[in-house]
Amino acid sequence: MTDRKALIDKLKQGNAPALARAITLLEEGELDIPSVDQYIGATGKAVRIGVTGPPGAGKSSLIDWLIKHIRNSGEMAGVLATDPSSPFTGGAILGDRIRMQHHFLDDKVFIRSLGSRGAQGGISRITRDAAHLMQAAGYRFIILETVGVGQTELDIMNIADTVLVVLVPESGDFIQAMKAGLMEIADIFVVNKSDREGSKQLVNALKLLAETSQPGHDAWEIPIMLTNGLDGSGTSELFQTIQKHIEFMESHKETALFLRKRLHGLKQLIVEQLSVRINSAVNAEVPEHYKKELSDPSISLYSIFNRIMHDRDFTAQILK
Ligand SMILES: Nc1nc2c(ncn2[C@@H]2O[C@H](COP(=O)(O)OP(=O)(O)OP(=O)(O)O)[C@@H](O)[C@H]2O)c(=O)[nH]1
Ligand SMILES: [Mg+2]
Repeated sequence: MTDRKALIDKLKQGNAPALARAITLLEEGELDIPSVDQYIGATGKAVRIGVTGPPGAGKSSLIDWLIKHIRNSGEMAGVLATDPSSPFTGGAILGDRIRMQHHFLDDKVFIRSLGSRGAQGGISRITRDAAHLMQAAGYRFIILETVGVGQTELDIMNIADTVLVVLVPESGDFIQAMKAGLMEIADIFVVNKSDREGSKQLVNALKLLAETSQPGHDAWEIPIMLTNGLDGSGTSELFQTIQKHIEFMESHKETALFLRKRLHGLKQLIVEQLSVRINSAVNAEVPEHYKKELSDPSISLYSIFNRIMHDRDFTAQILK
């Protein structure tokens, strides 16, 4: 475990190769954050910005601009890009590198594409844990990019404090498929490709959608921003709006929205960690101890299950 401690100490000093190595260990299922939490200790504050939307909407291009604004504000920026459809390598990853190459030589910018090489809990867990390590390494802004709207992407967006849903005039099908789900995950709508025909109409349509389906009173009203990922227009306003959302969340810590995000994360952590322990308890306790019952077909699996649930050795393994 001392090598883990050394690695985390290095990473906490902002050492990028140590951070990269630790993230690789996460991907390989070789690093478990709860068990090294005491080495990580208190981390500085960080904001997780989720960026999602249909393929090719301009997410990476916008992130490139956001990095520029973050760096101008004097903070370090980190990006974690996930494309579950191509977990190891793939077009999107190469594309992301090219799109964000403006920051290639800036050692205060850390860009990483994530894949899952069999770690339990999959890519959303790796993303969450990698973001935590980046936070420990001093990154104040951590951007999470995902493509599409599957359960994995939603899980990743649930990790984020501020979620941008990037849409373009051609996103009709995407909006249809998401409907209420869009309102649920979005904190800010971004209509990108403002140079394209139909972008203003999309802004108006989204305004209508936001007005008719929002709860009102002191809830956050979803802003709709118009941007251009090629020349950057609208992106500094977008960065200001992100900062407004962060301030809103910080001043409404007791409201349902803030607590819902935190509670979601905590529930996920409990379920995920317990299922790892249950798995190892099942493997350690069940085969030997219940061999006799299992080989007797007249004993139902339900009755064996009920006995296991009252087996102190078994439950002790899970809770130890
Ligand atoms: N016309 C126009 N093209 C844009 C704009 N923003 C980005 N693009 C182009 O759209 C294409 C896709 O941009 P990306 O930034 O890679 O989009 P993405 O959403 O990250 O794509 P995936 O990660 O593959 O889903 C690229 O060719 C960009 O140059 C824009 O505002 N206007
Ligand atoms: Mg991209």
